[in-house]
This record gives sequence, structure tokens and C-alpha cells, in this order.
Amino acid sequence: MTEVVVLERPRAGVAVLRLNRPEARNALSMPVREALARHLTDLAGDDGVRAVVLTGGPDVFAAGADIKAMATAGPAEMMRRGVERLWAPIKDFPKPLIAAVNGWALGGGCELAMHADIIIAGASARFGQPEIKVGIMPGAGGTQRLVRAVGRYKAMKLLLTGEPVDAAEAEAMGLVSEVVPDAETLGRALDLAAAIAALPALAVCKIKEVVRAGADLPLDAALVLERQALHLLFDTADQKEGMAAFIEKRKPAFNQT
Ligand code: CO8
Repeated sequence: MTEVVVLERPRAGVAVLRLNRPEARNALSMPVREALARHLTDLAGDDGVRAVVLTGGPDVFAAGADIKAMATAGPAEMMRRGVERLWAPIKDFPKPLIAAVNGWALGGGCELAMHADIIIAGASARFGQPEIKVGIMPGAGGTQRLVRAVGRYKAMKLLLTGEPVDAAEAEAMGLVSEVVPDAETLGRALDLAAAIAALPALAVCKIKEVVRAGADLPLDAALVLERQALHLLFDTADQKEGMAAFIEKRKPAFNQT
């Protein structure tokens, strides 16, 4: 049977999750959501993986929630599906998640990209929240993460019109980290993931944790979190090694402890 999400391990410390439903433009059906959640739960506990790249392949990232699977659903059925439990392992994934986006990232697909820590966009990438055009609204953070990422006025334009933005516009508004030619999107994401995977993993995870948790806290509380996490890292072997290597003018040999 065809796997709707393919897991690969192309580089040391790096896993790739590739959405694989091209016939439906990688629409997020329940099996796709369940596979994503299952893989990310497993990868969170896998010491051999220190960064994950999420991609939809060379042509499309994801066209959003599966419209055909919800067109006739009622509210009780939507509640019963409880898709928030399947978003949770993505939202709470503790290691760096890099989205490699070519083509459409619409609705739930745009929201999926916004769960990543770094977004590499190919020149063909198009981001949008077109839910309004099918009579609904975003349901996986599109009204919240998008506003936090690009500001209210850029976000409102996308949300209220449903019109997408291209890669250049997305970069200008701060929705993506970097734009590259389509043929280089996955390679660039893999290079970044491999570079991050070679750095001290405990510090990497603490940076992610503090950036995420601090974003919605008052500044003073967030600064306390930052300071405590920093102090904790002085108990790691990689801090001792990193600083000793700097002083001795040699390359550090991190052992991820
Ligand atoms: N759901 C289901 N099927 C889809 C979807 C989708 N979101 N997108 C594309 N498909 C299917 C098409 O129906 C078509 O199937 P078939 O061959 O059987 O007719 C196939 O994929 C190819 O689609 P197109 O021919 O349209 O391909 P194009 O390359 O011409 O266009 C687009 C690609 C632009 C992506 C276009 O398909 C499109 O606009 N798709 C819909 C995008 C959209 O509206 N997304 C938002 C969905 S709603 C959402 O994400 C939020 C839901 C919040 C609640 C979640 C709780 C569960």
C-alpha cells in the first residue's frame, strides 16, 4: 500500500517526512494527519534524529484540509474527529522542524508550514488561507500564528480575501526564512538540518523551547525562562567542550550530552 507520509533518513541526524498524496495535492486527509502525528511522536524520542525536514515533494506542499472528507460533516462529527490531537505532536515537536515548500501551501498546508521553525520556499511557493472561499475559516492556527508571524494587516488581507501570496511576497512579509530556486529547496533545507544536527542538541532544543514558550509571555517572564535555560546549559558536556575548543583554537567535538 502507498504510504501517505514517507519517512527517509538522508543525512546523519536528519529525518525527512514527505507528504505523498500528489493526486489530491497532498490534502491533509485523516490518514495523512495520523501518519504525520505518528512519525513526529516517534522522531521526538529518537536520539538518532536531531532535525526534521517536512516537505510535500517538488511540486506542491499541501492544499489544506481534505475538503471532500468534510463537505457534508456536521459540528458533532468535526468534534468527534478531534484533529487537534493530531496537530499536537507537530506543535509540540521539541527538535528543529524545517519546512521545504514548493508550490501550494494553502489552508491547513500553510498552517502546517507555520508549525515549522524555519521555512525554505522554492520560487514556485504560494501561501494562502483560502478557507473563506469555501465558507469556513482556518482551524489550525491560521488566525493566530499568521498574525504573529506577519502582523495583523498583512494577515487580515490573506485571511479575509483568501488570495495567496507568492514566495517573494511571503519573504517580504516575514512568512518564510529564505527563497531559493525550486530545484534547490529540499537540498537547502537538508543542508540547514544537517548543520543544525551537528550542533549541541541540548542547546538547540532549549533555544526552540524558549523562543516558542516566550513568544506568548510577558517580556519579563520570557527573559526569566531564557536565563534559566541558559544557566542549565552550563551543566552540559557540550558547553564545556565548545568553550574549551574556542580557547584552545581547535574544532569542537560535540558528543550531544
Ligand atoms: N481537499 C481535497 N481534495 C483536494 C484539495 C483539498 N484541499 N485540493 C485539491 N484536491 C484535489 C482536487 O479535488 C482534484 O481531485 P480530482 O482529480 O479527483 O478532481 C485534485 O486534488 C487536483 O486538484 P486540481 O485539479 O484543483 O489541481 P490544480 O493543480 O489545478 O490546483 C490547488 C491546485 C490550487 C491547490 C486547488 O486544488 C485548490 O484550490 N485546492 C483547494 C485549496 C483550499 O481551499 N484549501 C483550504 C481547505 S480548508 C482548510 O484547509 C482548513 C480547514 C479547517 C478545519 C480543519 C478541521 C478538520
